[in-house]
Amino acid sequence: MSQDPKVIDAVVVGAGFAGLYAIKRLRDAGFSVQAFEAGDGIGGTWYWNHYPGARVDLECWDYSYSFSPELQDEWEWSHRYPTAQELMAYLEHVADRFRLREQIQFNTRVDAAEFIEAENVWLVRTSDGKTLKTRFLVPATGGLSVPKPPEIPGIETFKGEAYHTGRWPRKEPTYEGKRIGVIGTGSSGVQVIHTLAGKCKHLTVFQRTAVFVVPCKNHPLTPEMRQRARATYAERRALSRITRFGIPAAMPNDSALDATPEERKAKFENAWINSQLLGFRQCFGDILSNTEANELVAEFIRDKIRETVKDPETAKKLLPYGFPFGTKRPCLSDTYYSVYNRDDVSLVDLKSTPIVRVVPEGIETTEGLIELDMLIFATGYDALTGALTHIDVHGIGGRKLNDKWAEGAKTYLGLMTAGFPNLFTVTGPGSPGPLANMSMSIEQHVDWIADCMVYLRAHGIDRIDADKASEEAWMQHVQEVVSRTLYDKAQSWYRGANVPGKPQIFLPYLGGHGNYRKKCNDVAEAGYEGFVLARGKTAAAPARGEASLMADAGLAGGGV
Ligand code: NA7
Repeated sequence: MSQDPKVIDAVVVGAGFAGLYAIKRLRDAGFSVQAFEAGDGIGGTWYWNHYPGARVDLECWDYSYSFSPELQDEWEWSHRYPTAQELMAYLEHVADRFRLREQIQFNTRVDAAEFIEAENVWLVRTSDGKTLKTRFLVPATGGLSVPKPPEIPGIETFKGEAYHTGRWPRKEPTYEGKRIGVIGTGSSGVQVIHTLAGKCKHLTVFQRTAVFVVPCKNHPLTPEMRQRARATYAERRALSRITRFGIPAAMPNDSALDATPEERKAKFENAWINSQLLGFRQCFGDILSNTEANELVAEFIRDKIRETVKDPETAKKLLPYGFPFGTKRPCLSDTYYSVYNRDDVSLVDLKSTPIVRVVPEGIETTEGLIELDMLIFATGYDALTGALTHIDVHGIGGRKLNDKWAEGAKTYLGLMTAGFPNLFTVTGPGSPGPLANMSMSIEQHVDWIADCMVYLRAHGIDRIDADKASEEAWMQHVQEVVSRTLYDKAQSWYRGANVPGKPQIFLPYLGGHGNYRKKCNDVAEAGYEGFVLARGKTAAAPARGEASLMADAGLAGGGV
């Protein structure tokens, strides 16, 4: 595409689910591609966070690529919910099968990128001290890739081993005979806790906020199960493309408040027994939009906790309050609550017993010193924006992305941010991202980006940028959809609440994967409505936007 052989068509950042597919798709479309990956292997988020018990919380049939029926047929998943190690093996297989490693430079971080207006290219600077020019920049950096350390004084003084779940060492540590402390009880903490309980001398859990944990009924897959799944892949994927969460799960419309207590109990018990991430949300249509309906689920799960945990004081500490069920991502585990019945597991409730500081021997709380040999920080990520804002990105007029996003990230459709032309964000803020099936969302975004680049090439267009007014309207729409749900009632990483000082704006688009996909397709079919397309340096008028965008603002129906 580029006339200048020294200018590459696309630089892809990252070699996880998104980066690999971007390399393949863009290369197949005839573009020259160079990818950079900070790690020394394939896998992205799964490469970094392969802590004990790390597993995906969607079923393997959904959390996998759909672009190649041959790949679907040949890959043998071992479990309903694959481990990080199995997902890495899968992604390595994908890289080898489609010869993607040729395009990847490992152990190399993209440190900076500057848009050179006179040439319509990005000048990219990498950690090996080199620079290169690219027409398009495609950060496929993932929403959960920059670990957030805990803000606890004295961490650097700890003399034992210390690890963050998001940067797990390649050489697996040993756990036997050790006193281990885990800080954080989100999805990562829960998985670490149920895996290490019983495998170390003593496990102490430091819990700031109790979470809702539902069973996942993970199990090995038999050849018959795999055969059945293969036979239905086509329909499963087709349905996933039009549903709210990007998985083949129908969402009902009826209210929990209209059902009898017996009907509700039957549905909730069924959701508990046949559990998966969306089980409870599939019981009734208003679980995520009506406080009273939501509280019925919350109390049902609290009862399960009271039944499971023998010590009433410990059970009480584990009861989640203060945010509606589902508005922080529920965790999946079949054994999480029962581990607290073990003598070698103890729970410190940080609300009543805060940490004072970390000391060389362990953690000092307001009730005294807890001696530890290993500290595990399961304290989450600078999610959704962190990976991009850690790159020094300068757009038109030298404007820094960090400055533009100082009050909160803004994008048009989660695909581009105005003033940063030819930079496509894969599953960026403002797209459904983590609130839909990520692998499905990634494919949808990469396909859209590749098709857009093909369109630009065919029409001799050098530059595409988001129209500012369209971006404003889209972000308003994102907020308007959230306001129809209970999601904004939680201090979650979806709105940056877990990172001190980060602007608090709900970033994932809740209008539903299917609706969103349709919106993106409609925009493309209308000649990239709401984007500004230009030849040379001369910007044409926006391909149109605001009026129809605002009219479209109702497209989401009920939020999720
Ligand atoms: P999460 O879900 O952000 O969980 C982080 C946990 O760490 C959560 O319990 C936090 O409590 C806790 N935390 C964070 N900072 C501190 C400090 N300073 N002290 C004590 N506790 C702290 O991250 P995960 O890695 O578990 O999961 C991320 C996503 O990966 C997940 O949603 C799935 O999509 C997969 P808080 O709730 O903030 O009070």
